[in-house]
Amino acid sequence: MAQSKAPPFTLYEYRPSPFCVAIRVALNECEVQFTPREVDLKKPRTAAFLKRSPFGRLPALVEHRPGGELAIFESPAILLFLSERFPESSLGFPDITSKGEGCAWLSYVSSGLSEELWKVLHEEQVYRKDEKSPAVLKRASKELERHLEVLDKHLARRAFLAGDYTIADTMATPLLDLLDAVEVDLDAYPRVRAWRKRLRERPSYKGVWPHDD
Ligand SMILES: N[C@@H](CCC(=O)N[C@@H](CS)C(=O)NCC(=O)O)C(=O)O
Repeated sequence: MAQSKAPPFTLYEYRPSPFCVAIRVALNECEVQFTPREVDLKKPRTAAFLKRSPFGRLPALVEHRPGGELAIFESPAILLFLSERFPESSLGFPDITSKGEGCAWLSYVSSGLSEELWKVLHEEQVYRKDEKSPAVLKRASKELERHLEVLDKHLARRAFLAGDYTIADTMATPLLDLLDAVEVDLDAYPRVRAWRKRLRERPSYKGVWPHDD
């Protein structure tokens, strides 16, 4: 009988999204083939897509299984799913301790770091002039710098957030790239810069941004 050649995973994505880039990095870490499906954010979402991602957001990962499919939305959940689905990969946790630490850092990156960065990005780049608030930008920039300071100290004795590479680092990879788009002096945080360099040097980073194509 002829075997289906379609990869078992479909990634619904919006290529420039850092959340989607993180999932591409993760799939590369797992060495998993997938079919990319770009979703046009300007168009209404189809009912079929909303079944897979109820809020219509990207990314969503679908695993095609013999009896149906499993759809996962929210990038941290997709990362956690992949770490369990491919325990032998670099995303797999060797024990409960590393899983606890990795998940703590994943949660921090996807809420704390990500939110602080987005606040600054919105004030500096996204909002129209009449929507911008210098006071909000000042507060947000100060808070982002505080986060980078804490991270810089934390990374003094670790190569990655939880010691070894984990999904927390996967989630952080595209966010660290976005630091180039905001007014922050990364030279003030040499260990964060070195961590970003280590992440960029991983083979999984190759070709993940659309401008790499
Ligand atoms: N918390 C979500 C955020 C995903 C998200 O905001 N995706 C954006 C693309 S950058 C999106 O789908 N925006 C369209 C929308 O919200 O309708 C995750 O981590 O997956």
